[in-house]
This record gives sequence, structure tokens and C-alpha cells, in this order.
Amino acid sequence: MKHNKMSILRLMILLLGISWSGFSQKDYKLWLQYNTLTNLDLKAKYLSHIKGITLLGNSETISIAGNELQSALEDMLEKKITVNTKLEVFQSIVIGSKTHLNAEIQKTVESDLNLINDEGFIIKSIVINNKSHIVITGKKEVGVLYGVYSFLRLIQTNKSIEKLNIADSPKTNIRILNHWDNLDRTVERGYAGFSLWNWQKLPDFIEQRYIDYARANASIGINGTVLTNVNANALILTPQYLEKVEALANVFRPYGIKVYLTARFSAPIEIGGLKTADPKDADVANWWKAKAKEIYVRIPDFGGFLVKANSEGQPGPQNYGRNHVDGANMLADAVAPFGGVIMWRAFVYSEHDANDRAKQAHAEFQPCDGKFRENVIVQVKNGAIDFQPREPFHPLFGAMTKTPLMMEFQITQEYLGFSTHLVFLPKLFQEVLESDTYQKGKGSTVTKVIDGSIYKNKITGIAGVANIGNDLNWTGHPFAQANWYGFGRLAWNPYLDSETIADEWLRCTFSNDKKFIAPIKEMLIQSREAVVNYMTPLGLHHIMDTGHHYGPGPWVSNLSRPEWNPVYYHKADKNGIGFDRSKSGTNAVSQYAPEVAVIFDKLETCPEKDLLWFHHVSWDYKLKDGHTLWDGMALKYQQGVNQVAAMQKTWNASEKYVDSERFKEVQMLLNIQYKEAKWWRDACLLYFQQFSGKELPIGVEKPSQSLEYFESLKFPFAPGN
Ligand code: GCV
Repeated sequence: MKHNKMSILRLMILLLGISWSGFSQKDYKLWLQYNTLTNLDLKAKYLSHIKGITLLGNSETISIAGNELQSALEDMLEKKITVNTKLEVFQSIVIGSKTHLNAEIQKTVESDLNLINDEGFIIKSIVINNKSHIVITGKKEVGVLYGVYSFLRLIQTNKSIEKLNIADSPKTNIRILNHWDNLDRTVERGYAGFSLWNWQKLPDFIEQRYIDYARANASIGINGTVLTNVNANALILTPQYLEKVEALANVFRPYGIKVYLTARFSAPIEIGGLKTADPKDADVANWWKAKAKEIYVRIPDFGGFLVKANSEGQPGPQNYGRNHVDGANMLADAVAPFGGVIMWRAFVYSEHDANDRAKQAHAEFQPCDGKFRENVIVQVKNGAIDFQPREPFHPLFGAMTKTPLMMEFQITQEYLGFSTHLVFLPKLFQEVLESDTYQKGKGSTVTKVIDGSIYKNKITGIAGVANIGNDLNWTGHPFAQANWYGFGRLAWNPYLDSETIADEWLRCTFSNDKKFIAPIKEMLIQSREAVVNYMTPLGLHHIMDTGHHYGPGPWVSNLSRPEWNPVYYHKADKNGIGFDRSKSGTNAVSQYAPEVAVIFDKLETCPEKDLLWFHHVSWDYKLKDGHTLWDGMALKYQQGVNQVAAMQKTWNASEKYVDSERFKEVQMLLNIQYKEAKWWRDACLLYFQQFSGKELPIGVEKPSQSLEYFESLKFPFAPGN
């Protein structure tokens, strides 16, 4: 009955066109469900430590932290929690930044504060005047906010809050979402509706969504957002739009989130009336300086610019015979007086360069090492091609010793089934982060490169291309929320294990019931390998269909740029399949440290998961398990399909632990994923079979359609394109 009423109310809201924001439907609430505790013993234990909240300080951030703590505790513990501004109540949660703590508490946490950085926090059980309390503090108020979310997570995940002694700080400075959002509200590679930013109604109309977005990000430690697409529109830098950006910055500020914009390199021409955008031209440099000043007058804590230059047709310094250093440094000088940063992307490849595409970014950027200004950080995608289901780590991570590099992950699933496929990306992120570059000997992992611990970089960061849109559930797929969550947690601490993240997210989002957690966690962890298996096993890559990248298209060979064609990447022929990047091929392996290069270079040592990335291998090549390459590849495709079938089974068995709405949504999505996994398997195997000339091995299902059928499929309105 209640459900029916709710559905009618929702329908009315939709029909009336009223904003959905703030409606308390389950999947809108993300991982901040704050479900009432069902374990009564545990509830009683928590209540014995929590009698009230003492709020020290009166900034907006502290009041946000106090409200979050109060309402979350009331929801989870089903008890009225009082808030005081003096330490009167016995056993209270005391929250306040260092300067607002009273002398006694300050003394108790003094040494702990030395353990954290400016955004870090302390959560500590203390005793003052024989009365115990839990203090949540930090050097700055945003640390207190992070501490509050961390404390709440302990309860959300049913952990003990006795004898707490936690000191935690983020390991990177810039933990940022990159929105590829256009000013018309379409989202490049977005599969969750339209852009959150309602430019037409801004600056006067502040949607509740903006606040909820900031809150969700703060809860996982994200401290920056690039509002606009890297394929940039210069209009965002005009006063008309900057006023709107300022309004968003004002909303995000108390949550510790800085706003950044993408800078279109040709903006001085397009909106500045100049004849050139040459970075060495004094008028151009002055135009950017004035523009930076204009922005900082409005937004004193503006983060800086993210720039895609001379990549995929975007303008850049090379248009004027200059290089990346010239372009980045000119912009860096403009924002430096205000503490701004330039995030200069290394995602470059050219149709005029006959070189292996995987080698081009390294070739263009490595010689720039050490030449950038101090406030420039180079943003590098996790792999050398483009956010594939699996790529070896980008060789630049092991090749820039004097330039800070930041990681660019893609949270939106451009090449991983859009928002229809359940794929837990922290597993992919972890694999990249743990890779050893050998840059400075064994143990020089990508994590240590980007957290600055190897070269003591002054700025460090991790960016994630956002998967967020105005869909009711934010991310299109209820489980895609886990990828936003996981990205944030890894940006805070890139050493975190993806299993821990899965466990946390499931408990906060659904249930603490072990019978739910164990199988569903396993499903999350396996899901990444499943997608690799049914799309691109054994190191295959970029064989998705043209443009929109939806579904298989290994046959595509007619695009104007060679490296846009899947045939460029798989190179299947009668002799075998794979891209020879070994010494005898394009020698891309030489861009890695010698210890890594030698492993990738040799067929015998190259990990099978990367085999066809680095080698062209005969169809009869014997894999480690004794199968021929053809049989092994076909079995991998089948395994991927079987894994999705297993995911469906696991999910169907979890019905009683999940609300019916999310249960059904995920069930329908998994059904689509299963269909599409079979589509991938059948289309790819039929296509590659033309070259191998071999039968499918036992255990692999026969395709349901012909190759011609699969090749004929067209998707003119695929989203995100
Ligand atoms: C924003 C890939 C995507 C493009 C994207 C580009 C980039 O090529 O397909 O949509 O453009 O990467 O990262 O700049």
C-alpha cells in the first residue's frame, strides 16, 4: 500500500515537472542510506557511547558536519540526539577543528594532530574529567567533515567505536571528478542522463542536487570538480557563464570542493577578439592573466584549468609551432599568483604520426620532463590507448622523474558496456595502481609515482571521468554508484584494497547481512574479469564498434584515421592475432623500464592477460593451460558469458535482502548484460574464425546469428556519442 502511494506521488511529481531532488528514494541516497540498525545488541553498544553531540565552532562546514552526524545517528540508532555547543553532555561526540577545541582536549590530541595533513582527521576516544567522549577533529574544518563521514562509516559498516584512535589523511592533494559535460547539458560518454548543471537556471536557481552532489563527494573525500568537458567550449569563460560557475562554487565550498574549468586553448580568439592564441604572444599571455584575475575575483579558491590540447582536433600550442611546455607554462603563469593549478592532459595521438598510437604520448611528453612550471601537473590516462577493459599501465608513469603526474581513470563506462553492465571498477583501478614501474627500482608502483612519495612532488592527484548525470539514481546503474564511491576512496588512499571498498560500499548502500555481503562482494570482485573475458580477453583492445563504442565491431576498417579502426588494434590474419609491440615489432616495450620491458617483450614471460597487447601470436600458440590460442580465446569469451550467468544467479538469490525497486532494476540490467555478453562472444568469435579457420572448441556455445547479422547492426542514437 505504502509502495503504491509512493509510486503515485512520484508519478505526480514527474508529471508536474517538479524537481525530483531530495526525494528520499533509496538509490538517490547512494551510500548514505543510514539504515536503522537491525542488530539490537550492536545498537545498544553504540548508544552506550553516544549521548549527544558537542559542536565546537560555527562555520558552515562545522554545521554541515553537525547536521550530518545528528540526522545520520538518529536514523541509524532511532534515538533523538541532542546537539550542544559546550562540553556538557557526558559521552558526547565532540566535533571541531583544532583551534576550537578547549585546552584539555587540545592537549589530548596534540601529538595525534602531528600525524595528519591539512585535510586529515583524528577520531579518538578520550576521557575528560572522568567522562569519556569521542573527539573528531582536524587542523582544518574540512578535516572534521571528513572525520564525521569516516566515523559514520564505522557505524554504517557495523564496526566497533570503542577505544578509537584513528589518524587519517588523504594521500593525494587533488582528488577530482572530470565532468565531460557540455553547455547544452549533453554529456560526452555519459550514460546517466543529462548534465547535473542546469546552466539556464543558474545562478539564481540552486537545485538540491548540487548540494547532494557536494555532500556525496565530501563523504568520500573528493575535493575538486571540473565542471566542463575537456573538448571545451570557450563560452564557459565569459562573464555570463562565470557568474553561474561562481554560484556552484559557493555551494561546493563548505564541502571542501573546489571548482575547476576546462580552458579552450583558442579562447583568446573565440571570446577575446585576438587574432592568435600563440602562447608566446604577449597579448595572448596577458589575455589569460586578465581572465584568471577575473575568475579569482569571483571565485577566490578557484582550482585552475584542465586542458586537452592538440588532441583529437582540439586546438593547442602546436597550432603555432609551440609545444606542450609552452602552452602549459603560459597558463600556469596566469593562475600562479592566485594559487591555481594547470592539469595538462597527455592524451595525444596524431593521424599524421605513423607510429604505434600506444607510443605517441610517451614520445611527445617524455622529452618535456622537468620543463613545466611548479603548478603544472600532467594528467595521464591509466593506459596508453584509451580506458579499455584492460590495459597495461601507461609507460609515462615510469618515465617522468621531474614532473608530477596525476592519474586519469574513467569512471563512466565508455568501453565497458555503458551504464548497463555491472562492472566493479576499483578492481581495475587497483590493478593499475599496484603495477610496478621499476622507475626507481623494484617497488616503484604507479601509486608511489602519483602520490609523490618517490620524487616528493609538491602536487599530486587522481582524476576520474565522472559517471554522474541527472538520472534518478545518479549513475544509470545502481551498481555504478560503487565506481564513483570506489574512485573517491582510492583517490583518498590509493593503497586501499578493492575488496575493502566493495565491502564498505555494499554495507553502506544495501545491508550488513553476511548472507548478502559474501556472495555479492564476490560478484563485484569477479565482474571486472567477466567483462574483459566477454569483450577483450588475452590483451585484445579497442575492438568496440565505431564512434559510440557500444558493442563489438572488430570488423570496422573504414574510418579515416587508421588508429580509429579496430582492425588496427587486433591485426587478425591467417597467421594469428595481436599487436606486435615487442622489440621486433613497434618496440613500444622499450618505453618501460628495462625490468618491465624484458617481461613484456618475451612471449614466454609476457603475462597472458596482456599477450595480444604486446604480441602477434599464431592461432596454434600453446597457452599455459595447454590450449591453443584459438581454443583458449574462444573459451575465455564463453567464460565471460558464464560469469554473467553466475552473476544473475547470485543476484536473484539476494532478493530478500534488497528493496524491490533496486532488486528489479539490477535484475533487468543483468539480463541485458547477459544478452550483450553473448552478442560480444558470438560476433567476435565469428569474425576471428574467418582468420583462424578453426572450429569452436567443446564448451563454447554455437552463435545464434550470422556474422553478417552482427555486422549489420546499427545504433544511430547510442548515448554519449
Ligand atoms: C572527451 C576518447 C573518447 C572521447 C574523449 C577522449 C578524451 O577518445 O572517445 O570522447 O573526449 O577520449 O579523453 O579526450
